[in-house]
Amino acid sequence: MTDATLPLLERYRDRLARGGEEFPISLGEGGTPLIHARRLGAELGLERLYLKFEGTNPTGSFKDRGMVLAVNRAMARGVQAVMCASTGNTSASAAAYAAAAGLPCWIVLPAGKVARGKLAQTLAAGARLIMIDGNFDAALDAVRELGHDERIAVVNSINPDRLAGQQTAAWEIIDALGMAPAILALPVGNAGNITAYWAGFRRSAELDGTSLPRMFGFQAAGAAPIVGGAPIASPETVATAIRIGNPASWQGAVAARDESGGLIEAVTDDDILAAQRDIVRFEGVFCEPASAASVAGVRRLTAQGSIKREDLIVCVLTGHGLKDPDIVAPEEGSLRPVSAQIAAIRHAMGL
Ligand code: AN7
Repeated sequence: MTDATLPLLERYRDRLARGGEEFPISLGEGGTPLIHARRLGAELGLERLYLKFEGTNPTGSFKDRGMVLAVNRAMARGVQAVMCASTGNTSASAAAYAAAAGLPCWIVLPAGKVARGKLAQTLAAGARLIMIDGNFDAALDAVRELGHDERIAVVNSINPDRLAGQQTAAWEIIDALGMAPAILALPVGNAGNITAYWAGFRRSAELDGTSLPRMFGFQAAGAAPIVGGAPIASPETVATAIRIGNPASWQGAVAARDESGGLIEAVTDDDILAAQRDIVRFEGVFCEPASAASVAGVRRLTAQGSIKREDLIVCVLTGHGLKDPDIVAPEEGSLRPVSAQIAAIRHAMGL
């Protein structure tokens, strides 16, 4: 058990820090809830379904776990700026931690394909935005090239500090459950998170003898290069966070899948949106579309009989629903104003 009152990097200092290293920057990342989803579980036919809700991180996504380590180390190294490509959440996180470090931040984004909340966060923190006429994969290629300049720290997950920090989510799950789950399900985009979780679980197994979960990764059907076994030039999905055609950590994802006896499969946009709606309507937990890919995949595998009712399952909900408010459509007529009279309101209530 670890001391939950400590900042994340102090809590896991013995596993993450180099000798005498200091971590002056923290926004209170990590320590996210692991929620026993009883109503959603009953709907899916699962007794022990848990949601690891990463939306409560400071910028509303799991990216903060690795960003805190990457930016602390970039600052210690004396860089003059940080930079990343992003589908939105990495940019919001980089912008926030760079602001806290007093460092300028350059962000390269695919024009027109970043959810509104993520764009607002990035702009609000004063990052300098460059929108490109191209997708995330093109943005990351450009950032890799520009990152050869040693005055600039690239804080995409090609930076090993990002993946090191993201292992903490696996350790928190083990701390909360007292063991590893049988199955860890999560969305896969650039494939950094599945790689980091697997590294974290293996580390706990080595140090504490905990068991290893099977890793179940889910890509959106229109952006599923790992499922298809080849890069996709023009990935498309409503889940813009995982609209990625050539994942940087492809090999890490395949290793996590194969070493754990897991799988990486595709889920349709319709199934993703249905899962997003059911997670919040059954559990009150509002996640963004990409996050719901984990539950969409688990739902299908349970219906197929590949997951058993009593299996201990953790679905990672990687980002907050407020990131992408445009995706939630109002019920027909519910936004049309009525008179302020009690009678009119009663009538609108259907009483
Ligand atoms: C909510 O922000 O790639 O497989 O640039 O925002 O580790 O890439 C975001 C990815 C899942 C996929 N869920 O994680 C970015 C970016 C959410 C995300 C993923 C992302 P990886």
